[in-house]
Amino acid sequence: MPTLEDIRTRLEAVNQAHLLAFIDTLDASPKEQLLAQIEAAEPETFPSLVETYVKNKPLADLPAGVEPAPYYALAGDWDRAAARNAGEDLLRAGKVACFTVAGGQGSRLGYDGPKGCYPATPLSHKPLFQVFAESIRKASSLFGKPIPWAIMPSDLNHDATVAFFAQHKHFGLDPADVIFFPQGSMPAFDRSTGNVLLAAKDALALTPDGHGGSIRALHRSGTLDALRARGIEHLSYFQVDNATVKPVDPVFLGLHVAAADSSGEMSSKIVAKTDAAEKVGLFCNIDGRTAVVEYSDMPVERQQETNPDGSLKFNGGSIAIHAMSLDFLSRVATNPDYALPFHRADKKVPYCEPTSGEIVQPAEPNAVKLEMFVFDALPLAKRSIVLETDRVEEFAPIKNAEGNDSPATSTALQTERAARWLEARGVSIPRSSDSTPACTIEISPLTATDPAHLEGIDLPEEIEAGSEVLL
Ligand code: UD2
Repeated sequence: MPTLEDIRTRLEAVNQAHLLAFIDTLDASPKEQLLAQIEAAEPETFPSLVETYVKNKPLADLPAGVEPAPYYALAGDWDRAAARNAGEDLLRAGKVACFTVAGGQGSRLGYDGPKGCYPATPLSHKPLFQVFAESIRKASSLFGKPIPWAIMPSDLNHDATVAFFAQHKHFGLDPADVIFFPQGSMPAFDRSTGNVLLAAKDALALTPDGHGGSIRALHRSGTLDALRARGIEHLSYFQVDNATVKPVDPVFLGLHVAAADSSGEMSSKIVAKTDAAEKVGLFCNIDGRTAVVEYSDMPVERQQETNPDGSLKFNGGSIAIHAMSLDFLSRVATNPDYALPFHRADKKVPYCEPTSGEIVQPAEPNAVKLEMFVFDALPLAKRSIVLETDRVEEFAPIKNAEGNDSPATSTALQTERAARWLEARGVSIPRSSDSTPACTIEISPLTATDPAHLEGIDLPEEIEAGSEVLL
């Protein structure tokens, strides 16, 4: 632990000595806490962060040569069976772990708790974490190997997340296979001066460092080493908000490791966008590298460009699902040449005024928050493949309280997917005039995570309109 004098000298060198304004008034323990926070925030990095992101705002100008990224199309002529075999081999060899980023605050949903605890399924109202846990259990029993699951909450929801799993006996998973590790944080900077803000006399104003922070957090927490020691070579990455994600997808994992044009370092899934204005990241090819351009960074006119047949040119929408090798993640986490950039967000951050000690609640955005995005690692991979998938099969996110990507749209998609799976097995499904199912269906991941798993299961011949069916 560095001494007060050491920290003071280092802060003075970067013009941030105001962080010690109250140090002489603090008791031993808060004093230590503050010094530890300052040390962890790496004061030596402040000047370049302020110069790059606070005094200036990096331009999100697209290079002239940006094109849509090529992808393995849903109905494309490629060897799906070979990919599935390669993925199944990987799973039978026990080389895959799942990884969920769960550090977000879920403020748009207005839910007071970790988003993974949100009741997501149409009938039994299983929380998102349970849905993922049961899918992982199913895959683990199919392939005969434990599939460890790393989960990254942030300081804001870590304890509540861990307690939720304990309370629910880890949803039937072996607790040794569920690894929690905390997300890192970044200091918030005063927007006009570049001074790091104090949240209190004894604390920095810290905010989660974005899902891209997961890569350094995997490394710093020792999780990469722990997984490697268990023989894991690849992670299946997904967000906490997607109720129909396939946490373990042999076809995707197989393409990632075995496709001739894949480096096996980092791969992604897309869905076709609903329309030009859909708010998803766009898969692009920039100077021969795969990259995601966030919708807010892509000019509207470019998002509206069409192909000669009228289809959208930039049609590949990110559903934030990736496969990543541990070797690649280690390289990104430790090699400064592979450091991810930050994205700036101007926010209202309450702060402790360093002369008076008063807590100020700003009425306007006063601070710069810095976040990393995991997809910024894609161009760092030697080559990176993209797989198109079907929205109904794999993308039913819960982000907003109402409207798009809400609990209502997610449960409707979950029922539609279940209806399709049953129809594929010959079950007659009542449908309304707009062709949506006129019933509610939920299929537990323990029953099936793929329509093929419904084979041999006693199914009704038809489902009555208005009924609720839980399988
Ligand atoms: C994300 C993508 C968007 C699109 C969409 C698909 C970004 C910037 N945008 O939008 O392009 O693909 O997803 O669903 O990613 N999280 C953390 N720590 C943090 C911040 C977020 O763990 O500091 C997690 C969060 O818990 C969630 C995920 O990252 O699982 C996505 O976060 P979001 O809600 O900020 O991203 P969103 O929905 O705006």
